[in-house]
Amino acid sequence: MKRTLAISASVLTLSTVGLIGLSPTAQADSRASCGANRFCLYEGYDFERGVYRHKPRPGSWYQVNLPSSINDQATSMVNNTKYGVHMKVDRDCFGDAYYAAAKSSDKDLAHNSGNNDNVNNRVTCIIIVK
Ligand SMILES: [Ca+2]
Ligand SMILES: [Ca+2]
Repeated sequence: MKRTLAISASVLTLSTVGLIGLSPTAQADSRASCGANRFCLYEGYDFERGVYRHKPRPGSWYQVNLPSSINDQATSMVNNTKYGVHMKVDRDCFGDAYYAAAKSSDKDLAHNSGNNDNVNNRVTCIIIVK
């Protein structure tokens, strides 16, 4: 009888966490789902939908125009690389920018503190900073 109660309590706890939304554990899972040493962009908030994964190339810094599948759609990002990544809103990396520090993530590119511009649904080009 006691065992049954304990199991029910843990199931209840799990569903409560699910309803609240993004827990620290869920955020850790999102970073894991991006993969080690990858920079990832997601179409939705909270690391959901349409992930684009980029593996840093060897050598010095470089820029990449995003493929049409994610161009102007990124709303959250995970940077699991050891490099900073500038996200720019125009082709060939012109325009407003958002700097993603190494080993960082942002579940909502529309609301940022600091000097970053609002780049939600606008990122077109990324610069891998080395
Ligand atoms: Ca989006
Ligand atoms: Ca753009």
